[in-house]
Amino acid sequence: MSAVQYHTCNLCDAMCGLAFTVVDGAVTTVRGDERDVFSRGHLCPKGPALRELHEDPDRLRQPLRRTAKGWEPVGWEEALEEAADRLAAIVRRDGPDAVAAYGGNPMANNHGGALGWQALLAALGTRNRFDANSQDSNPKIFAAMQMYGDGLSITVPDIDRVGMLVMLGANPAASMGSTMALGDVRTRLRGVRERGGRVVLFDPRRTESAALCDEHHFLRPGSDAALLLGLLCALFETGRVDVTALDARARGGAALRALSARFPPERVAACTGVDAAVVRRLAAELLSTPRAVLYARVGTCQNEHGVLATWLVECVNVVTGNFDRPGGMMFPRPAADIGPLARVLLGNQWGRHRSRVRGLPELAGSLPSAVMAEEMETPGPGQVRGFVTFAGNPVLSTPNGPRLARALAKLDFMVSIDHYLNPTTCHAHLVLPPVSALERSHFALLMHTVAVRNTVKYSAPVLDREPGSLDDYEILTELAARVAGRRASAGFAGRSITRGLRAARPHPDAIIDALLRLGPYGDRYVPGRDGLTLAKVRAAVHGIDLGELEPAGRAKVRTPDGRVELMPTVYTEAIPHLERWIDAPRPALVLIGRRHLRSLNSWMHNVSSLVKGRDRTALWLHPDDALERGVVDGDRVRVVARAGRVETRARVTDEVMRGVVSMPHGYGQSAGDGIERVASALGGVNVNALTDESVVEPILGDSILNGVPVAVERA
Ligand SMILES: Nc1nc2c(c(=O)[nH]1)N[C@H]1C(S)=C(S)[C@@H](COP(=O)(O)OP(=O)(O)OC[C@H]3O[C@@H](n4cnc5c(=O)[nH]c(N)nc54)[C@H](O)[C@@H]3O)O[C@H]1N2
Ligand SMILES: Nc1nc2c(c(=O)[nH]1)N[C@H]1C(S)=C(S)[C@@H](COP(=O)(O)OP(=O)(O)OC[C@H]3O[C@@H](n4cnc5c(=O)[nH]c(N)nc54)[C@H](O)[C@@H]3O)O[C@H]1N2
Ligand code: SF4
Ligand SMILES: [Mo]
Repeated sequence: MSAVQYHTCNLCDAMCGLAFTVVDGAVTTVRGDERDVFSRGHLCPKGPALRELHEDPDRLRQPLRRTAKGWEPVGWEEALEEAADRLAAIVRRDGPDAVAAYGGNPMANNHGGALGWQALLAALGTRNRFDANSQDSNPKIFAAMQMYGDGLSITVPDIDRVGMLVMLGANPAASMGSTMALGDVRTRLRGVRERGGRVVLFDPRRTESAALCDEHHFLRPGSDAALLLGLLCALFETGRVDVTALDARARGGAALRALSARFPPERVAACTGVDAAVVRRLAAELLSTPRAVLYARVGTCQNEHGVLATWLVECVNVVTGNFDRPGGMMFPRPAADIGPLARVLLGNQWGRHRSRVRGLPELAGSLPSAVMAEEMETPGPGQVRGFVTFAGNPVLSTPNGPRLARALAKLDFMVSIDHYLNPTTCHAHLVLPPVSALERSHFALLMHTVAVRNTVKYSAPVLDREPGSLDDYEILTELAARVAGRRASAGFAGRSITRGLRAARPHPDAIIDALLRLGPYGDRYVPGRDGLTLAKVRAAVHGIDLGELEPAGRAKVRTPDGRVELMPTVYTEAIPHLERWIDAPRPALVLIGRRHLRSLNSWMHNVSSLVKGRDRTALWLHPDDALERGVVDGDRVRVVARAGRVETRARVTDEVMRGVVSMPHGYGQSAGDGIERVASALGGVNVNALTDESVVEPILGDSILNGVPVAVERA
């Protein structure tokens, strides 16, 4: 029996439509779906690897328990009971905050997992919640909250209509776009240029994306905020900013102008490494080019001034008038709108509580990951003694991962919901593996909120599940029901509560159906009214096109008077810190990260077809920096930072700017138990042994992953 199953790739934001040929219950071929309304046939090498991930013999297929003699398989019922017993026991003994929970990046593309995770967090009741956002998008979420009144009012470039695109700290040619779900980056960037538009990039590395741009400028790590203040100053100094239109649209224009006037491009040039003339020319071009936007991503977020920089990017787009209008930065209108749900579950606030030891603030319910280890190590009431991880690998993804690993080894109990034993999950007492991505339905609940075009698609599972297996939603809600029952009452009463909660839980697809029907294109449950339902969406296997982005107005700018807030005090109060940094002496070498098209964070390194070829883990450094240290290409080098040191191989290249070294994250798998056999054989080291958990971004406490001072010497 051969059949073609259409699905959507869940690996990154690009939402590529894939066509799987399935013969006798096994995938034989994977190709891009040309009829997919969003991706139009595009795919990258990782998409077809979904099949290898599914077939990977190292992928766990049943729960494991750690014993003195090593890992042993255990039945689902026993595993879930034990996990619930031990988590509930810690909560009863030490209070809910004594169990911490970390949910990782793949959750963002797993609607059942994301919904189930919320259920488990609610059952645990802990305020020690962590996720990848403090390594990633917090600055963007915070800017949306502060300026537009809602953390989910995320702006994306209307890329198919922009006339000029200035990118900072993004490498879409490798990442395939982030908080800019677009699919087929190359065609879309080329499209800008073919329409006569221009693409400009600021990045400390001349990346794959630089090759797709008209201009690339080296920018010193961490200096985006300074550059942007200079750019704003230059914009206002042209005298061509439409001040009347700005005041109608936003509050604080005059104050922003006064602030930026203190940072002319000439003043910040020494710290950014960008010539003032370039900044002044770009300012003029941004105002003379119709539909000119700034787009920034993780390179701009993950540094000491990333929160300020991200705010200033939004400011520039509002000041130039390229905000919430075609060809500018716009707000998608997803068919299943999670906005109302998120406002209830996560809230639109920050700083409602703080971490116990260092006092860092929560944002939308989560604390900065940089405090995880200290919360586990520091004795006293509220000390974390239990830990749950779901789809995450914080030992490889958060600053000073080795310290976290040491803290994990001393916990009373840890349980991980994951497909693999990795350097994080190997510390768990129980590992609970869900079915593979091909064995579950897919709906890109989050990605449509950052997509450059409004579309909707639902994918049924490609393959039947193994009998007796559970998906993430089932594991998480089972655990939630059992923990909630035990917390409510011991014995029979508790078990009744568990049974009641289990019976009441909706199927995640039913939640999608409700969101679709209540959403902006939905039938709102009115019989006969022509609108979207899950059944309709499901019948359109290539997806449904809902049209280009449209101005959102007050649906997305949710401030009291509908105007954008340009000058929230939380930002302006942090300016003195930035100012001191601008004038301070620079470290000789700073570290930045590096993503590669064939790799995905920490967890695709076990797929042979993706990791073959040249070593991608080397430390890149500039020829002049190499010469000064007597390092030649291929040498073993020692990289030393405050938090730790690693040894790796050097690659000497002028693709990185002087004073900057680059290493990818997500390697160092052999620090685990070697269960991911291909990944462990790869070598590579954990770059987050160098990043520092003790120094964080000053407003939100976000991790500083780029611009970390290091020394490099021959090993
Ligand atoms: N193939 C692949 N795709 C991915 C991922 C992956 O690991 N592999 N990860 C996914 C995830 S989780 C995310 S969040 C996205 C990220 O998506 P992007 O943000 O597009 O990805 P990066 O490649 O990290 O791009 C960041 C760029 O910022 C530069 N940079 C570093 N420091 C600074 C700085 O201080 N200022 C400026 N202006 N630039 C700086 C880096 O050199 C790098 O080129 O990618 C997603 N897609
Ligand atoms: N130095 C440095 N550090 C970084 C970054 C950087 O640029 N530089 N980038 C940061 C960013 S942007 C991010 S998003 C984080 C990512 O970091 P994390 O979110 O902590 O981890 P990942 O590396 O994405 O690992 C995901 C884990 O989830 C598992 N998994 C995959 N799919 C599923 C699933 O469907 N269900 C379950 N239960 N498990 C699944 C995988 O096996 C893997 O173990 O890393 C951050 N860390
Ligand atoms: S670009 Fe992203 S969504 Fe598309 S195939 Fe590659 S990993 Fe999957
Ligand atoms: Mo990320």
